[in-house]
Amino acid sequence: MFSRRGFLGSAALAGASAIQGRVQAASIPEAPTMDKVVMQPPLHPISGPDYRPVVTLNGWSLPFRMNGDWKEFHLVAEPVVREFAEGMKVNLWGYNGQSPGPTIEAVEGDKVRIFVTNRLPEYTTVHWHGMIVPSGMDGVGGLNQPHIEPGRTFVYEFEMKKSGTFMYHPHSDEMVQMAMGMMGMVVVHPRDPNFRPVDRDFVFVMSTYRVDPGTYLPHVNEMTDFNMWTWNARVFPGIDPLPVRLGDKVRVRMGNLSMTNHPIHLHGHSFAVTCTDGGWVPESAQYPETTTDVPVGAVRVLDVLADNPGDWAFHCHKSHHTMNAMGHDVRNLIGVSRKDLAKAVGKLAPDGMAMGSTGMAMGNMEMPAPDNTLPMMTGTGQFGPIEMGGMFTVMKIREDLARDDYRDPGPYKFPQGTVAYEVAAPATEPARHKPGSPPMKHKM
Ligand SMILES: [Cu+2]
Repeated sequence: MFSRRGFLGSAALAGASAIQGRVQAASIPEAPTMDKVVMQPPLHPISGPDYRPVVTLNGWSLPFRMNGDWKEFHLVAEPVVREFAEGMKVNLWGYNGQSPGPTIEAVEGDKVRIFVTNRLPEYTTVHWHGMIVPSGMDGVGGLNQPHIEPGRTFVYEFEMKKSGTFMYHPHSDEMVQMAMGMMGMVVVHPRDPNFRPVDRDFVFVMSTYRVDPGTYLPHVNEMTDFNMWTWNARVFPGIDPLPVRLGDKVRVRMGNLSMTNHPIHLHGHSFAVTCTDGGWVPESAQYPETTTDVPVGAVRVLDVLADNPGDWAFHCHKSHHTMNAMGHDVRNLIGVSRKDLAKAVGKLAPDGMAMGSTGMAMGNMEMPAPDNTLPMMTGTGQFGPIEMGGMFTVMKIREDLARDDYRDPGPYKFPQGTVAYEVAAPATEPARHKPGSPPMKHKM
């Protein structure tokens, strides 16, 4: 869970003098940190208006303290190690022990004071994407404020003017710092708890990395050729499932701080986009969807009534974004006999692997991999290999979940006779209708 740590080293104290006396160093709140990579329980409000807190996939919400009528948070920008999935750890930059940073939750009308301490080797800032803040709090280094030098602490103070879903990220050496994983989400709950309430509320941010197999550091100059497609810096099978009680109204808030768009698709349901980083979509402007594109630098929030029990895939529909790093460079050999090829390749590269002549299904294939990478297609379900990676997880809709229970309920128990099944058929070519011959007769 949370571990508290004193951060008030001499460097931080020196940095605190940059606050122009409005806040004294002694009154800087503790900076909680997180060492877990699984979804932490929702952080229920301890005072003020009630709201249903969000849960962050493979993440957490940042605890705050009240100081008079100010809600005070403390972010520490720092190097972190993030496990993308079991078997692969990456050196990133993030906040409070994790990348992405913790979700910041507040209520419409709240006055917030967000302390940012820089423990990176270079300067940084924080920009509050989508939020209506005074210009001097907007966080564009050089334009709105001086950059926050290493060891220094700055304070952002503003009112949460509107409810909705927003993001935070640096606006300081932005290409490098975002490519290193510096980002997080901000959820501002409506002051009126009856405004579009839901039973479950999930949030995640999408980011992409190029981390060559066997290495530990993203290529920060990469613009297009990414190989790790992540939700909250996790890839399938490392992304938390979304456990949902049958009949729940469910909200999923999705931010995109990667360098390409992601069409996100939910199986078994239709949903409506109810909110963007610009605000709430009026009901008259909503329409049913099963996939919604989340553009670069944008937030899309979907509301869905979970009325169909089962295990439902929830994923980016760009098929290359549901894959991991290793094995992308193989050639297309569909239809090519590989009898001799395999031998030839084997002589040249004993660890080499050619794409199969019937396709790429490799659920049952074992292949040697360097340390610290993940196979392109992986994961196992109750019926066999799932062959996914990257931006893929499962919404698990069950009848018997308790209200605040976000634990993985395990695989769905399909009712008898509801799973696609094989029929006994002769192993010959199926009977086919020949062009030009009389129409097929349908038996009634
Ligand atoms: Cu995608």
